[in-house]
Amino acid sequence: MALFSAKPAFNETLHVGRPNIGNREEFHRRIDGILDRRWLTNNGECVQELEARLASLLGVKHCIAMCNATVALEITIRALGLKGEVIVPSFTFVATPHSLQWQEITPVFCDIDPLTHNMDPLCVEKLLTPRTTGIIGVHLWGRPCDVEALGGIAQKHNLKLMFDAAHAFNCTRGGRMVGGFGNAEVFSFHATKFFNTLEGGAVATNDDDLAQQIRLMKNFGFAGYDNVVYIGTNGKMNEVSAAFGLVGLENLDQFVAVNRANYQVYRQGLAGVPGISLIAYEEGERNNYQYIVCEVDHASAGISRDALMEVLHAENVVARRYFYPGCHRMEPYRSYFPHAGLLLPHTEALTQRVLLLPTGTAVGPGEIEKICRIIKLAVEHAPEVMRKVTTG
Ligand code: T4K
Repeated sequence: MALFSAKPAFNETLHVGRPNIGNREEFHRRIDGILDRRWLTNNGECVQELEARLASLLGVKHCIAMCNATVALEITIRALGLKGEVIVPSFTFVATPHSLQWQEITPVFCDIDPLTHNMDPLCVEKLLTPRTTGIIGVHLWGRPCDVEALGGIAQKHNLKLMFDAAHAFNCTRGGRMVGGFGNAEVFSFHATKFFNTLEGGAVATNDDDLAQQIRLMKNFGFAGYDNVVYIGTNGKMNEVSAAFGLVGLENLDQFVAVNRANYQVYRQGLAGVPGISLIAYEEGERNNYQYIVCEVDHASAGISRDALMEVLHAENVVARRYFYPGCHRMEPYRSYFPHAGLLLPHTEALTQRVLLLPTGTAVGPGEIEKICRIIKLAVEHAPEVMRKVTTG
């Protein structure tokens, strides 16, 4: 093992989140079209085509392309009129609570179900106050939240319900595509997502008025030349991003097939390794398999998640501790709510267990088998690894 000064298993670094890239010739052809038209942004032809294709794929009335998911979240939150307090999980990328705090809305952190890693509806109910105006569920790793239970709570208490669906593009719950749940759902098409537009995102909704308002807000509030009717910002997607997305859509099934095959290789390679498990994806549903989420149980594996990460990093495998240490332990939240962790026992435990492993079209089965062998070896030699990691 490289941790003990051997040569690293990989000469080139393997990353979580290497972008999938569609057909290059097709992308070049589309770029030529953009240059010929001299229309580079502001609701161009490619953006309109992408929005139509996405709405049809997701089965929603409206899909609004955006410059990224963070701005899309901010705009959707504002368009829904959220204020006061909004309930969100802490076990998510920090963009979820930031999109609230950015507009001085208080994110109230909710614990998760340790099996699904998603917001626990029972915990949501306990956090409701007269200041609560909404709930933002996060479909973590692409596995949809309990949308029915959350929908019930929202309806009962007259709250808005939206979803951070950054991970859940091309996923279903009960056979229904993510995109149509709640008042609105927000996708990320960042470079590291299995379907990307370089930077980008989108809001999906079936609400005509909300869609109209979001369209105004993402374009400074312009309702025509010289006519501003609303406070807005700049959330527009540019034409090159949209073109990249249109090409990626043609290759979507191939990306999913590669992710799925990679996931199976990991499953086989790690089967029976004590204390090491991968989260499961429901076979009856559509999944994108874009995250290989490994849980390390220190007691049974003999090594900690952090020790395993050090082992892998030494081999040039940049495994990632998403979403350590939990948003409630990041600023400004840890200063605002220093005791939040007391209400988040499952989040606190999970942030010590989870490690993400490389997948996507940049990684092949041979490399994955090698990663699995390294993990196995690390667990077999747990005492030596722990000694090395703790004493150096
Ligand atoms: N909500 C949730 C639940 C999210 O997960 C995210 C984003 C958002 C909202 C907000 O979406 P956006 O506003 O970004 O559209 C990355 C991504 O930057 C972030 O988009 C993503 N979630 C998060 C889970 O992962 P970092 O800080 O880990 O990124 P970074 O730069 O370390 O990249 C990850 C790995 O990918 C690196 O090891 C190298 C590799 N990589 C990255 C890029 C950009 C490449 O190989 N090529 C590349 O071009 O956050």
